Amino acid sequence: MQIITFMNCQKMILVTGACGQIGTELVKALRDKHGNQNVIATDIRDVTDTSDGPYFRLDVLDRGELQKLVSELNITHIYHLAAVLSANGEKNPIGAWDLNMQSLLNVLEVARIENLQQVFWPSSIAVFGPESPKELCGQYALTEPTTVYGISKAAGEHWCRYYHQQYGLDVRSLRYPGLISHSAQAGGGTTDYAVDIFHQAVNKGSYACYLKDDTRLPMLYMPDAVRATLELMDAPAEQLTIRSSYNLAGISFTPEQLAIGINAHLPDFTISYQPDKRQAIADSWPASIDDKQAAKDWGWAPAYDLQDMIADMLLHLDTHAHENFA
Ligand code: AKB
Repeated sequence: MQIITFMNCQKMILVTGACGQIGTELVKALRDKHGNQNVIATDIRDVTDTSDGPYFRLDVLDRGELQKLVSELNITHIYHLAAVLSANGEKNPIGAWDLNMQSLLNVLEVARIENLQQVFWPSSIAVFGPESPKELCGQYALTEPTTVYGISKAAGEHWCRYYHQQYGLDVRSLRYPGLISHSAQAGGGTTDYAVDIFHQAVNKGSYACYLKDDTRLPMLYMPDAVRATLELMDAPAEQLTIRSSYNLAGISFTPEQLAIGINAHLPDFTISYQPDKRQAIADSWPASIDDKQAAKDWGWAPAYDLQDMIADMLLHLDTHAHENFA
């Protein structure tokens, strides 16, 4: 592995899973904030274009490699995003557990040993299960997940709190809802339809949805998700009362409501419904989330409602389409 040395900076940030849906956008935002050279993107893929900033191929299951990179690059902060999501996790439960849990333990251990300043790790609304309240599911509601992804996120939350309590590690976490973005595809989750639908609407004019028309789920537009992450990480430690993971809410809607909203911009767009195995996962999750603890502790408030999000997604996808044909 080629190591370059970065000098004289307060924060040196390493992001795992940097090529994924959140990573793609979070790395950009972190680089805008902290400078391109101070944010090290890593992922399991080989990436050749490093014009935007440093990139290393890293298998985060290899703790030795992770520790070497952290130590040699003087890393102070890790954003650990690499994970298998809910739908893909059910195809290979043991593999998903191994990746999601062992990678988190590797990051927490390296952060403890190397005395890192902060760690960010995303949890998910998938920690909730059929026994949790459907509406305005609270911060301390019962977490009895039915997916291996949800089980790994629930266990991960306990580990984060443990490392904070036992070792004083400043690890912070958000329970992301389904995330919607125009610049990166979702990857193997149950909420992916809310991203796919836009691409199909723009490119094909129709979409076959794998969830039923009335399946209401909590979602969040990526600019809000990125801002929430940066705001949580900037919040004074003494204001944080949750060291497992904060509930985070944005917009709750059904596939039918989303399709109607898209129709207002693309009148010829049509949707059909062909529920598959992902329906059971969606049915096990809350329809809406109560995030008042995040609002109270660090001032969280989402900016995008359903109409704003749809308009912004279509504007960007239209621009991408024109760029591609230019
Ligand atoms: C998924 O659908 O698995 C994710 C999530 C809600 O965490 N988007």
